Amino acid sequence: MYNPISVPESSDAPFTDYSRWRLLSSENGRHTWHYLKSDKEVEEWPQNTVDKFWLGLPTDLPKLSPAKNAFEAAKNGYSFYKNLQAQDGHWPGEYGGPMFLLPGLVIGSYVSGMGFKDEERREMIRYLMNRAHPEDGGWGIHVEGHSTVFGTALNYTALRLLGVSADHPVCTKARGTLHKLGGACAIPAWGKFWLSILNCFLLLPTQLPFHPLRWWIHTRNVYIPMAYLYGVRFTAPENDLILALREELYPQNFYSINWPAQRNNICKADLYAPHSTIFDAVNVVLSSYEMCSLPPLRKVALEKVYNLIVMEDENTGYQTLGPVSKMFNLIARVYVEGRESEAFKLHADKRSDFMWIGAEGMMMCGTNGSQVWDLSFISQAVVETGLIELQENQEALVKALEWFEKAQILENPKHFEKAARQRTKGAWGFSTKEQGYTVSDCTGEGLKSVIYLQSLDFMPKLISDERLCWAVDTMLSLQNPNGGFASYELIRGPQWLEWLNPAEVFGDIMIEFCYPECTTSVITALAIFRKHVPGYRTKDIDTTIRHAIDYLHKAQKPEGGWLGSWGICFTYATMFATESLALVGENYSNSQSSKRACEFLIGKQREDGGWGESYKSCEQATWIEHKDSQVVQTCWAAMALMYAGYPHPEPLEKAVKLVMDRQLPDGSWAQEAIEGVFNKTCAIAYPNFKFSFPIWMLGKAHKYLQTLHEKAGNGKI
Ligand code: LAN
Repeated sequence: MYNPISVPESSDAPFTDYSRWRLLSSENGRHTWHYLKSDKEVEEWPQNTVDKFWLGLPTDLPKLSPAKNAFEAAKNGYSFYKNLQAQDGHWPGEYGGPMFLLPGLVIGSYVSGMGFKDEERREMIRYLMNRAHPEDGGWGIHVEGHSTVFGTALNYTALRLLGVSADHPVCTKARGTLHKLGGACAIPAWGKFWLSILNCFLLLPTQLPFHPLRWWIHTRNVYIPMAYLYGVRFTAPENDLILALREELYPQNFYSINWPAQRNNICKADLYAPHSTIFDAVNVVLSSYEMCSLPPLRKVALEKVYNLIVMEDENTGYQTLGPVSKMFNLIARVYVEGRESEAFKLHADKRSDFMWIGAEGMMMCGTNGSQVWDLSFISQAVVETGLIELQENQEALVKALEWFEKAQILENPKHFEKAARQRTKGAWGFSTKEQGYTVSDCTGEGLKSVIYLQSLDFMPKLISDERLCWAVDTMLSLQNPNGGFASYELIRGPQWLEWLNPAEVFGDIMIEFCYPECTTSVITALAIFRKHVPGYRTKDIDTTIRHAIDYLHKAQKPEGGWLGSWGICFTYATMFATESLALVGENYSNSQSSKRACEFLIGKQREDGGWGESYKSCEQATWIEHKDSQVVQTCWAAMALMYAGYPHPEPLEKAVKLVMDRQLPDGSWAQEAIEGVFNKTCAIAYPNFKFSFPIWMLGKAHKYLQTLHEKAGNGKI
């Protein structure tokens, strides 16, 4: 369907004219990239620093006077970072990392008949070329991972669908690696599904919606449209390209493959969560049922499932919860309603919210942005460090508050109980109001930021106390019986559902779990709210906090740290947990828990003063050193020590020195290793963290160290 495209052999050559790309921040906090074709448009809409920075072009921002202390370094950092704020008040950012999302975008669009602009195709190709493993030419599950069948077969397919010829050197090399890994037969279940959709894999997995409403929301929202597409046996019509892919993806003859035997054939390089025996047994039962399914029952089930898909689209302004469900929902809607439908148009419009052009080319992001999340850290950092007292920093934060005001969700979803949704009234989500999902910790960080900002004399009061109370009601509705908080909803299913995890490449995905990170954001927000609006649900808040602290104590690992689930890894979660403990007065000098946390971190500090953990810590649930110390993790560890009231200045001084030494003359920091993670195995980028956390840590450390030295001078420590 897409015409063949001729692209350079190397990604060093320009694929488009980078001076023509613009990021548009429009209504509802959306951000989308546009390529200006005419010189007139270029003249009317000049490229700004935000565009240049994210495209990897020189920003030409001035060199700043070298910082003489930590506060000055924070100030320089913010002087730079201020330039990356979008017109509408938020800090946009790339949200790449996973390498299984772009193929979904491409395959889903291809089978739905949704085209791409030429420049988008070129930039996606460039991205895939840049991200191919330098040695073997394959791709992994995320940008830093080793080559797997999942990554290689899907991204190879994406390149071919985008129009690259099979004998382009990038394809030849990747195909060699794919065949060495055993070929696409051994691809994990989600890959089998995508290839089946494309009619390049004859066996579809047999997962049916089995208590789906109890599953973790991302898993459920992926399997709902998958179940539909399987139920209707959706496959794309054969064409020459698809026939060619059948030859290229498999080392053996495609037509001689025993498809049922491939169900449990997963390449070792891909496998993280092997099927349980129970899962395999369920699969056998379900596939027998598939041979004699009852048509009337199937019809009712399909109608029910389709209705869930439509409700999800409508609840989220066609953003949907995430990038995988986005493309599956699109295919299902097009299958039923056709290419001329309103659903097709709305899906096409919102598809661009996930497409981001970065220095390496165009990618499919993990969500439609990380707007609330990034904005809340920098807002709190600027207030807490005192940078807000400088007049030149105030206007940017007025805009930030205006953005938060527009981003708060004021109602429950249009389809609420019927779509099995958690309440949303008063919440903040991770990205935009339109996407419309409550996230426990985003509501917490959003609420804290608003309270901090609105407490400043010069700030307009844009959000009423009543609206803050709605946020509190939502957070209070999210505490689980063990005291902890999960991500989007209460835990709905039993832990043994994990035995039915069909995905092979991810861990802990079947139900919600409690997380130290989410728990902390909620209870610190509640504590700050309690001071700000005394008298509102005081008893509920007290009990919630106490109970959450019990959960945190239990979640502490024997070594003293907490295991992170959304950032890498122990440094991240330990920063959150020590903040919670500080809230109830637990610190190094009076709490065993806090002291153990500090000793754990001190034990991991390197000679150079930094901390560095690999994403593998999250996979293996044990500390694994990164080869280099990392600025962002050093900041998390240093912040943890400060929350815990660590009394000795030297480790902090060394951390501050490392972060200052790595600051560039314009006040920025270079990108280092990837910062985030999800579902145990997949790393995801938070490139804005390299600004918000150093600024925050340096400003905080400046005050903290001053106090320590004063106390020492007074003989108090
Ligand atoms: C995110 C990103 C943000 C993250 C935090 C707010 C940091 C976290 O504290 C709670 C969980 C949450 C909201 C989260 C959940 C899983 C997401 C949405 C992601 C890591 C971004 C991408 C990921 C999503 C599941 C990717 C699509 C892949 C599937 C396996 C469906």
